[in-house]
Amino acid sequence: MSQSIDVVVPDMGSFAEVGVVEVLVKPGDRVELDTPLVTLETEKATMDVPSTTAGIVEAVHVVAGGKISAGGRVVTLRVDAAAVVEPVAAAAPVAAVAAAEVVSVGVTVPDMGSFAEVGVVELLVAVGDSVEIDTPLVTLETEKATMDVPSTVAGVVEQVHVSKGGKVSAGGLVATIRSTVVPAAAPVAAASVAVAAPVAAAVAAPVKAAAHAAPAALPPISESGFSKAHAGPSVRKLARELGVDLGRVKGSGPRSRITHDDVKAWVKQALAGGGGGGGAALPSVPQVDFAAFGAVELKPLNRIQKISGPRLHASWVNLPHVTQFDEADVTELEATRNRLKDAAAAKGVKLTPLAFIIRACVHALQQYPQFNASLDASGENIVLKKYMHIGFAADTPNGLLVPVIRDADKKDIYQIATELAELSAKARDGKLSGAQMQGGCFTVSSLGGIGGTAFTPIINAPEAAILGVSRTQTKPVWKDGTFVPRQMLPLSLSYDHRIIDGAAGARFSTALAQALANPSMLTEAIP
Ligand code: CAO
Repeated sequence: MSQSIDVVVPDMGSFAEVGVVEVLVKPGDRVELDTPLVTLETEKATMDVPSTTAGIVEAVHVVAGGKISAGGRVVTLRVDAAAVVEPVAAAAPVAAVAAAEVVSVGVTVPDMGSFAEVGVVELLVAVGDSVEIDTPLVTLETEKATMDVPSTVAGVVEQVHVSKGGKVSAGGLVATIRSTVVPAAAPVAAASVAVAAPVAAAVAAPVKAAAHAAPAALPPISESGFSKAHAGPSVRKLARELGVDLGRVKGSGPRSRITHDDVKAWVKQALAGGGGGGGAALPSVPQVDFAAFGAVELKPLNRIQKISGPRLHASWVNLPHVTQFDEADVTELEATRNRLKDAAAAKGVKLTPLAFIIRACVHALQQYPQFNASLDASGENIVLKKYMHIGFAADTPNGLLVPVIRDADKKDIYQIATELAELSAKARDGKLSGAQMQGGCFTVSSLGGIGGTAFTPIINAPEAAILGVSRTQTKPVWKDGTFVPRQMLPLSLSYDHRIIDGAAGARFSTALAQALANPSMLTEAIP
């Protein structure tokens, strides 16, 4: 025997009416318990209304673009009587879905199939951190795969219940999030609740994606873009399953909201090499079972690598790089630096070559403003910057960071050297703020303290150029009819060929070399 059950819109707190942004099912569809039926949107949150039972959709009572109030019917389901354990209670979890109040939500470890326990390899958040829906909280590792457990709600981390190196089991509490935003499909009957089911739903996808690997032709998911994308939980789940980076998908829904169809269309276009995926048509690297050739160890990328990797990749595939090599005669500069460095050290300033190099970059950027520029979003205009914030690559135990020296053109070598030391120390200690890494116009990557003769630095897009510096070497240089020993600094200037042509590249590196050969240009006081 079967019977019909209505799934209704829950009490939505202060919202009398909410918009229906997407209808996810149609009559005849088979749904399971928790299958999202429609996506609703208030000014504060988007939420999916999940099915309260398994069954067949008999009728859909809402349309995309329409409005609906609490108690309004969403769909009617035809269900087996045996499957309806408590028909009246069926509306309860739904009713709780949209309760917009401050709640503490526990995020738990999902069912992990055959694994009773898994290791915690990385904590990605700390108490006090703000998180969005889908912000990864911890990275877990089984023998077969690594997976992030994402937050199911937006809010602030109240407590982290696991520690790096520890073990967790399915159902174990990962973190408690203090949320003012409605948790999707999360029962909020009590002030503090664990939401195993939605987490399981959210996590099942990344596990699958990790185990089977996202389609090789799709670009990797950038977590920061993914978490900021304007999309509901079920769209996020679909995107995870398909390995789609939501940050790259253009939304066709209200206020550019990303719909299921947008995700599917993006995948089709990407796989067809249509360009929608930006680099999606790149040939893939062969998958190799390394363990077949000997012992291996799986080490997940750390957080900085996960962020910087996709950015470097995006720059490499999107910007036509040209690298101009040159050498600067820094014999006089080194003599000057050696003369000044002890007095500077007495004042607590370490006068390394990099401070002079940044000053020389200021001179060259002033002469060639197209190097202090970016293409705008349309790709049709060059944005010339009237400020000069210079970034420098810092090698830290956790990976590459690029702190930025603001208004480098208004600072002398002592101020630049002081900031270099302060920002490098902060970078190494993991204490750089986001603002200290933003707004850069041009980057210097100095490997001079380590070694090498030249390299091809990747532009810190959307900047137009980056200067790579290698180790100074004493070389025989032909001068006035004889070879003389000179200290030569190797320069590797990569630039975006869409903005800068080859002649300008050579002129810029020549100007740079001239400034470095004339220390009086670099040691002048800045008014
Ligand atoms: N030639 C020869 N020696 C050099 C040099 C050069 N071009 N540049 C620096 N040195 C020397 C310095 O004088 C210093 O020597 P002393 O200790 O004897 O005085 C030593 O190398 C180390 O310098 P430093 O590293 O303390 O200071 P710095 O200002 O040169 O660099 C920083 C600071 C943060 C840029 C550097 O520590 C760093 O992290 N470099 C790596 C950047 C990087 O990873 N780039 C690659 C990015 S792309 O993956």
